[in-house]
Amino acid sequence: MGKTWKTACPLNCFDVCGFLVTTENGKVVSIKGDPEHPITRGKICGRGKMLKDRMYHDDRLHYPLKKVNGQFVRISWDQALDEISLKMKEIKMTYGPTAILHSYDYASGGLLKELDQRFFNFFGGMTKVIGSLCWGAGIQAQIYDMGNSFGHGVEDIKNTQTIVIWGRNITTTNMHLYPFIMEAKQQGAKLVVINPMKNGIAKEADLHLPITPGMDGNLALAMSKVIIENGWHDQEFIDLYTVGFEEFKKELEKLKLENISKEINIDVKNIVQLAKWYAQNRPVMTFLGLGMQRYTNGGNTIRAIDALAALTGNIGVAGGGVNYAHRAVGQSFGWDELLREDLRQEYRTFSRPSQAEEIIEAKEPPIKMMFISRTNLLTQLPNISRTLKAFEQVETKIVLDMFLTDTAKIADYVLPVVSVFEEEDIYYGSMFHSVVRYGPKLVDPPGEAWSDLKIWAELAKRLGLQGFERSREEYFEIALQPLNRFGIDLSVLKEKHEIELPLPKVAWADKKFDTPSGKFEFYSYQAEKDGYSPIAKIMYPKERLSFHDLMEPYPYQLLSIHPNKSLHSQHHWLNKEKEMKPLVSIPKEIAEKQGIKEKDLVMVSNQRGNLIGRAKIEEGSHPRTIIIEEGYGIDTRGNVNWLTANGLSDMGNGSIFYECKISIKKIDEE
Ligand SMILES: Nc1nc2c(c(=O)[nH]1)N[C@H]1C(S)=C(S)[C@@H](COP(=O)(O)OP(=O)(O)OC[C@H]3O[C@@H](n4cnc5c(=O)[nH]c(N)nc54)[C@H](O)[C@@H]3O)O[C@H]1N2
Ligand SMILES: Nc1nc2c(c(=O)[nH]1)N[C@H]1C(S)=C(S)[C@@H](COP(=O)(O)OP(=O)(O)OC[C@H]3O[C@@H](n4cnc5c(=O)[nH]c(N)nc54)[C@H](O)[C@@H]3O)O[C@H]1N2
Ligand code: SF4
Ligand SMILES: [Mo]
Repeated sequence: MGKTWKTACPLNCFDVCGFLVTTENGKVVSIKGDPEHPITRGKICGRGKMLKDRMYHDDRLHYPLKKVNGQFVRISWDQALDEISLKMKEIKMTYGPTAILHSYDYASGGLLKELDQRFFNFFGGMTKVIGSLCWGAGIQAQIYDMGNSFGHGVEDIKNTQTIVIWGRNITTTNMHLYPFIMEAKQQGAKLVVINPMKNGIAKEADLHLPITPGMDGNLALAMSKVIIENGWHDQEFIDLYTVGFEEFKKELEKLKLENISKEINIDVKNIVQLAKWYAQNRPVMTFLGLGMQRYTNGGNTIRAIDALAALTGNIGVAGGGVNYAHRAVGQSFGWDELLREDLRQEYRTFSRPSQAEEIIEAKEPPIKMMFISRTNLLTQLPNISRTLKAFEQVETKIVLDMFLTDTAKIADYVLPVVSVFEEEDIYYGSMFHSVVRYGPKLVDPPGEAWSDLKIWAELAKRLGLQGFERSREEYFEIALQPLNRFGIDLSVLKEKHEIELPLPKVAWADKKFDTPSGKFEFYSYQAEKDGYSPIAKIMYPKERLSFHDLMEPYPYQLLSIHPNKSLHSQHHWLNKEKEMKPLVSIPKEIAEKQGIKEKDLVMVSNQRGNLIGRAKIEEGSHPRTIIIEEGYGIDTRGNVNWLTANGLSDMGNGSIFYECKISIKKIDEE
């Protein structure tokens, strides 16, 4: 007889679903949704179910590997850790700790996964990656405007009149938001979708605006102008709770509605319609995705949308809000004591999206060693050629993973880690809800796979780092300490299996913002001090679609969005697709011009590289925008990051994946 356990999905996804996992004879036999989870309500996706296939896959790594003469050979943990720790000591002595780069991302939502940072702080420092491939520009924008980035409780959707899904691919990336939206729609709320592509939820919308990529800020400013000119703004909210409105208003004087309308591919009629709804069909609840901030003007875009919401009094009210991230969740834990940043003596930072360039250029000191954990850097960083070049320069690369990923293949040491359900942790990483779950250890890992934490602890021992190691129990207690005053501690969490963090359901309900002025800042002195425009302004992506010259070499825009059936690179190869080639979604306007038909083999190229995929013809999307899912293996020629640029967004050290111009042609064979 099997036994069923409550736990959660560890994948880096908006939803962090509640799981019911059944084990039998020391093995996981099924993964199902837990109907008792208040948000995910028993439904899970294929990526979650396939965690079982990943656990028991033949390709799972069971032993530490070392590359010798270009081939991986099995070695013992003792050999691996002795050699690595000896090299670390030598490097620290000769070059200082910042000659070691720790490059990590957020592949597991387990709380204790963050202790890799604690290890390097105890080591005395490192070069660390900051910013984000993911949501950096938008976070920084909301920090300037409001002091932080907080979302509303999901159930607050029932209080809204208008829902605006702005650059978020709900049905693929955040599927548990969908039923809440549909319930509100059935009760009469209007649904607006702003997205260059017309798929998923766009098909259900009362209004879908296939905007030109990277132009959303300009749309928000055009709407703000319409609202102010018509006197539709919320003067009381502006007077009481904001600063800098006059400067913002002045900025809008420069703007010509007809010009903007052409550039953004949205009729003036629709701009006015949506402006009216923002002001008069209130409250308006805006859900920002990460789509429109992956550009060189991405932060400015989010600031412009925040300003639109503030201007219309849609912030701090039930049924409103500019829901982007839900940082209050992550900020609820005792990180200072867990991570001990106070211990690092030397410290250098590289920006995640541009780390390859920074590795290539690093001199004082150069990067001699690189630890890569919780990420498949090679497939996921922009501009693969530059990533490969950077990796070539680093003498010793150590990868912690469960599989020999593209990144692991180019490593010198590969250390096998346990999978979810093979260790105990707390899952907290949702980007939109505040339910936290306890995940017990359910089964033993295969072979000699170790937890990340054990690897760091064993390395710490060899390096003589006193005080690093604590028991899991102690770490959990430290993490939960700030929640003790709400009656939440480890025993409560274990007993109840999940807790909902005591966070406000309406963000900024008291209208006291965490900005220097305590108000919503249309004008941010902090932004100005940091070298940015103090107010959101008309701004274009640097590499933008030109409407005058279709003869240019790369006339189309490539959006390399998150895959439907894979979590980045983790499931594509498990899906047993007939061919490991991405679909290339092409609007019929481009297909007709280029003579491309459904299922044709096409090559997509730019100055950085090319890829080959299969054509899928779309209608109703932006006529100059092509869409390909990210996460395919680099050797299949299907990975979009051969084409993307590794520049930075205007603020927050964010990525510019979608600012990517390309050409496309039909090919007969590879
Ligand atoms: N299935 C699945 N789910 C996932 C993930 C996954 O890999 N697979 N990844 C998770 C992670 S790490 C993240 S960060 C989230 C991301 O979740 P989303 O923000 O939904 O992710 P993206 O795929 O970046 O999709 C962005 C959407 O923005 C649109 N877009 C692109 N450029 C623009 C623009 O200029 N303006 C507007 N208005 N729209 C634009 C794209 O067409 C796309 O529909 O998803 C999470 N969920
Ligand atoms: N072109 C393009 N590229 C993108 C994006 C895009 O929109 N377009 N989106 C970007 C975004 S938003 C993100 S978040 C990144 C994601 O980038 P990554 O996080 O690098 O993506 P994954 O493919 O999920 O790789 C995670 C790896 O970590 C391993 N792993 C899982 N759990 C653990 C664990 O507990 N310990 C260890 N040590 N390893 C583990 C997995 O086996 C897998 O190999 O990709 C970015 N790349
Ligand atoms: S990947 Fe996301 S939607 Fe799928 S099971 Fe995990 S948390 Fe849920
Ligand atoms: Mo992400």
